[in-house]
Amino acid sequence: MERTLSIIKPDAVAKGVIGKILDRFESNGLKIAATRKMQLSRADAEAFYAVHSERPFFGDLVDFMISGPVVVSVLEGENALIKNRQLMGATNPKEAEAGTIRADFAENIDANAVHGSDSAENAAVEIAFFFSEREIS
Ligand code: IDP
Ligand code: MG
Repeated sequence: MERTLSIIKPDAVAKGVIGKILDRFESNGLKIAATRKMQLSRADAEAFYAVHSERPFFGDLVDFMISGPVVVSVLEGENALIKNRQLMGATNPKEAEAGTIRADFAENIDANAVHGSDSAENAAVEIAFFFSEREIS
């Protein structure tokens, strides 16, 4: 069993597709081990995306991530990390495979509906950023 962190980003929350996205996870063998809707502060978003702090799009990414509430979840299952990345689709929704979350719900590379951890190491850090062990089951 593996755990990964998912974020439903402000664009998808604003569109009212929280339930549809969580259903993609549950329908594909990923258990929702923890979940919370919340408004990120600027400090939260800057710390969460610190690995991207030198990228040219960092400022826009932080502004976008605090533009409205998000839903953070821990997904659990066999190969949860890669499975979630497959369900998400490519970072740029224009390149995302048909039937993926980003192809179906995202507008562009800035507002691309979901985040998913990209490595086991980052998943552990990202899960601990949002949840204590007693909130995960
Ligand atoms: P990922 O979300 O598919 O893992 P990353 O490369 O980790 O993609 O980038 C993090 C987020 O930063 C993306 O989801 C996207 O919202 C934003 N981003 C990445 N590349 C660009 C870009 O070239 N322009 C604008 N935003 C970008
Ligand atoms: Mg990433």
